Amino acid sequence: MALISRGFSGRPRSDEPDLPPGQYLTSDFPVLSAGPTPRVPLDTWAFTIVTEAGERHSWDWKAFRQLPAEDLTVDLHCVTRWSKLGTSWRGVSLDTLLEDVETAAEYAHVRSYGGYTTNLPLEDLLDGQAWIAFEYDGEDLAPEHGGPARLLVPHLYLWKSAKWVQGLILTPEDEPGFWETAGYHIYGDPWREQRYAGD
Ligand SMILES: Nc1nc2c(c(=O)[nH]1)N[C@H]1C(S)=C(S)[C@@H](COP(=O)(O)O)O[C@H]1N2
Ligand SMILES: [Mo]
Repeated sequence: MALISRGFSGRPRSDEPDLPPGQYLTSDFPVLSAGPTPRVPLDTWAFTIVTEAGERHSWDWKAFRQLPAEDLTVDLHCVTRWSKLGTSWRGVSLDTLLEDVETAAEYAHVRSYGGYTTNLPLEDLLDGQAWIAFEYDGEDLAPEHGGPARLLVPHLYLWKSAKWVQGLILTPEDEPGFWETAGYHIYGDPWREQRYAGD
């Protein structure tokens, strides 16, 4: 009698606990950009947070790179159904950037060099859930993946992780960005399969 214990056969892919519904695993790193890759010289780069009261908090590249940074390993989930697990980044936590920002706004509108926008609740940027990442896999973040720096919000579909990020506008209302206006979900939780408006 052959007794085969599942414990010895490894974890079947379909049961991959880190894979949200409707996603498949990929080991390469696809590039998804709605337009051309903007080239942002570091001597003109800045990251700016504007509050609902019009207060501006801005960091040029030098000031940004002097902020405490951390290494993180996260899973990426694109709404086009690929997921990439265990990716390594280095970035500045949004907790650090928002530390001295006084606001009662509940939402953030994210703007990128090149014109891309997206939106999310401000609380999704806090408590160790989001970073402005400037290294991927130990190297400077490549321009096609959003270098010099991109937003990284791995618990939401990857369209929320704005490449070439330029800043945040804090707003009382949730204002749909580029893909949200085109019919994608206003929030985009991959675990609840919130791909399109109405999901
Ligand atoms: N500025 C900008 N950010 C963007 C996009 C874009 O077109 N422009 N595409 C989004 C989408 S749909 C995805 S899936 C990811 C892709 O990131 P990658 O090209 O590094 O894989 O970037 C997101 N951030
Ligand atoms: Mo995407």
